[in-house]
Amino acid sequence: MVPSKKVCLAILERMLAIRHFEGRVAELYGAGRLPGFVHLSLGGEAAAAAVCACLRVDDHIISTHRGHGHSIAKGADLKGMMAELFGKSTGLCKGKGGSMHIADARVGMLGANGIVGAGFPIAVGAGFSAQYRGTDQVTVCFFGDGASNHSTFHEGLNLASIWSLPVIFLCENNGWAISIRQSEHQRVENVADRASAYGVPGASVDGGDAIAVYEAMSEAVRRARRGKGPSLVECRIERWRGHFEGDPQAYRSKKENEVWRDKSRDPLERFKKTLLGRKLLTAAQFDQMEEEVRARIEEAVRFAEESPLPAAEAALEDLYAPRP
Ligand SMILES: Cc1ncc(C[n+]2csc(CCOP(=O)(O)OP(=O)(O)O)c2C)c(N)n1
Repeated sequence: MVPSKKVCLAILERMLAIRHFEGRVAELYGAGRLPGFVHLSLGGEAAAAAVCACLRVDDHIISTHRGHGHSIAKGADLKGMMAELFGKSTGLCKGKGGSMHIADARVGMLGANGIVGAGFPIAVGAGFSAQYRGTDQVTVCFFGDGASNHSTFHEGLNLASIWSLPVIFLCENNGWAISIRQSEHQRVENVADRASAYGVPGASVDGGDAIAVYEAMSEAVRRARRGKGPSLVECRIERWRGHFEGDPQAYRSKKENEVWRDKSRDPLERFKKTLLGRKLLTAAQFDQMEEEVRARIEEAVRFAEESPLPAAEAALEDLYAPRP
């Protein structure tokens, strides 16, 4: 399905939010202002935003260690996200999750996850729950090419297939698993080819093309909502930054490290150009949207900076086990 003008502008706005949120996070992390590890999703904005544009607020997503973009795309609160990255008590997870474990259940974002492959069983569980409760909610499980070698991927796809669960397995194939090229860790070129082993439809699309992602994804969502079962959608994207912030990336060539310099491959520039060309957007509207997004992010940074750190006693709150 071709996205309407309203949907296109919503996708663009989320892409801008991801771009500027992460750009700011890169600066803050580089200046030593954020604790922990940070993995950015710059280069993957179109995939995250277009996938989530096909979902309802009550649909679920499960993310990876590279989850800021997915969370923003699903509508997570920017102030709460920024405060979470700062480890502050006003963060979405009260500062206990940090960059790799952000969750925002209010918008169906069930959680990022630092354990590669750990999202599949959670997604299958969420899909089973929706089916059992008789809702038409859909679950999207984001993962990388590296994670598709994990046993949980195969078990998850198999279970979702035999039970016809409303789960979409969404591979963001950036060609790398830390420092290992995709061709060195798997023989298939398209992760989507693995779908046929489980009797599930698979599609591989240019993840830098927001409209192509939206079209493939809306088809998968339609199937899932009608009870026709899971799909595997692969978005081929580029990883602009190192595996994590601070990664010297000695394993990539200079050209690969600077892929972001090529504007013709920038998903945001590409989408902007498409929308301008189709007269769905003017340059002035774009500038205004960008300015508003930047202002919201600065407000989020201020909120995070001014928020208090969690009290030491809070470490014992929100635990499943009873206190001793
Ligand atoms: C179970 C497990 N094994 C190994 C790691 C270390 N690790 C972190 S990210 C990563 C690579 C993941 O690659 P991919 O799934 O392609 O995601 P990308 O980082 O490219 O987005 C590995 C091996 C981990 N966190 N968890």
